[in-house]
Amino acid sequence: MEKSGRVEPIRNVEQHVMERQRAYHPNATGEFSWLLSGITLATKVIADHVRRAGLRDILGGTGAVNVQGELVQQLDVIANETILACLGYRGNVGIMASEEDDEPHIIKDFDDHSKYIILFDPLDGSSNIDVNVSIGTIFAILQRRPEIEAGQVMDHILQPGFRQVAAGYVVYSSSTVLAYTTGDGVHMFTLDPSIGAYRLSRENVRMPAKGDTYSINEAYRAQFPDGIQAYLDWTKTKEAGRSLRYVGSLVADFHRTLLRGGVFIYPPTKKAPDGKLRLLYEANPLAFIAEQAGGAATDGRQRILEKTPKALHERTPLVIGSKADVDRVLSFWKS
Ligand code: AHM
Ligand code: MG
Repeated sequence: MEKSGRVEPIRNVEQHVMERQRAYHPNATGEFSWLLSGITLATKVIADHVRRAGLRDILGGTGAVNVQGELVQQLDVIANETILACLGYRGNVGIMASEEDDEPHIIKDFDDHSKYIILFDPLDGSSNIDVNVSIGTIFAILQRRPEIEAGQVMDHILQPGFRQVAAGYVVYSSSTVLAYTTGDGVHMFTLDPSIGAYRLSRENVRMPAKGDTYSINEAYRAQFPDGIQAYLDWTKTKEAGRSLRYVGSLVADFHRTLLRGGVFIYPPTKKAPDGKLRLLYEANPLAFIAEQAGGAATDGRQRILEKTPKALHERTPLVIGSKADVDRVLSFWKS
């Protein structure tokens, strides 16, 4: 766009998506950017709640336990309802499924216009809500499979991660940052609170090929597979020269790993033999972003994006980050 000389053009998420679609998918209908604008709207509302949480009476638990067996925080519920409300009325969403809900929501019977499936973790890192530590929202977008009958809801949802048409996350932190990919790179935006728009801050983000941090809840060490324990021993050697960083919010730990390099690991434990993190709305979207930025993601046996999900709330071990660091973990953890 031509500059007027005084006012810089503002590139917000919606404009960015439209520009890239025009360049790479000239037949696109604009439906996708309309969908994404539902996500940006919802996450702006959530960011506002997060920022004012101590001023409004919305901190603390609801007293309920979710399908994952975890305590539900009031902000979890608000975030969940906000996303459902903002996206449910877009008209092009058929199914939505959330970490917080047992069953998927059938928003609209599939037709030519309601082709999208949204899977999301409305507020990741909930245990950090009350103590002002970074939390986030993660989302994955799939399309209905035309070869499958509309009523087979779970078959539409249980698609391997390589079929995601888009994925992203928002981290609510010192600033609110949104990252998304549609399979042509990873792009990052910062919420400008003065105008209420996500402004482009980094285009085509690349994850460093290697980093010097590892990120894992080392308190569970005795429960980890031997190979992970051997890797942890190596990190303490002079040759390794590694540092440990662990926020305990996946989005925040991933965001740092994406920008600085290194590796995030949530291995199987004796208590959680399949790992803790959820495949469909935590591991898959972040794996898509990691790969698009030049990184890697595995469960120790196979690429996360190639796993065939069997259940909506399925868990998976996760090793994600810079390619060299993921390979290093695997060289110790030959499962
Ligand atoms: P949540 O989605 O209920 O918040 O749980 C997932 C969180 C991740 O953000 C984080 O990586 C992990 O749980 C931390 O688990 P732990 O406390 O076992 O280290
Ligand atoms: Mg989560």
